[in-house]
Amino acid sequence: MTWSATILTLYPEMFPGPLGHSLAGRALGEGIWSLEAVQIRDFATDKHRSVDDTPAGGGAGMVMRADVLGRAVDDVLTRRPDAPLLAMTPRGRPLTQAFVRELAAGPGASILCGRFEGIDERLFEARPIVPVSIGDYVLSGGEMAALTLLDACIRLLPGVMGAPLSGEEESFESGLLEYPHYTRPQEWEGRTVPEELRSGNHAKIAAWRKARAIEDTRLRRPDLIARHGDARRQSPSGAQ
Ligand code: 6GU
Repeated sequence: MTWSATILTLYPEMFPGPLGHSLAGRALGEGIWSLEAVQIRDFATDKHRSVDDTPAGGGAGMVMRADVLGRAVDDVLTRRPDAPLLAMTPRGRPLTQAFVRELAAGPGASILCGRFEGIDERLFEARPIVPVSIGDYVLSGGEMAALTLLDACIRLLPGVMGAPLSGEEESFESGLLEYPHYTRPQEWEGRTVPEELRSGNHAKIAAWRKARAIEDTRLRRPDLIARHGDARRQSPSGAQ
């Protein structure tokens, strides 16, 4: 079955954008996933086709109208009742590899892309929408965030990646950063590929990679070490 994405946006021409290239682009051509970009403005009803208005209470910028978005969302919920409806917003819940795996295992996703200062909060109260953020920084709109989420899902679809990594090996699947990589030449600018990786001893290689994954995670992402430790303490096997 085709994994289907429906995007609600004021900029449908931004899709598939980079996802029309490389791995995702080939998979799109092969029908492994499909994309529909819907123009939110088509659900505006006034003669100026307005989708936003000034913020209640005052302040900078404009807010996307609940009435216009409500009609756009109802259209996608009717046509794609099976797919979860997400809204890209820096106020959303943080995107994780676990959530990406859940989405990739489903039938697809409908994604509302916010623009301007935000979306009228009543939309989230009145419709089953999951707000999602891709990190602690502010983008000018949800479109780049939606492309990021889609890329993370698409690479997990069956037939997209040549040799899929096992769950344990990949970054974040184990709760750690992935180990560092090396290739030829064996010496470059006086630096050699670590001896362990040239040993041909698979147990030694695995042990070195595990140690480096832990060491690098400790240095770069101490927040992950804290969570990894908690998860291991919760299950006797140490698996997550
Ligand atoms: Cl999902 N949208 C916007 N506009 N900014 C973001 C974001 C999303 N995630 C992080 N920053």
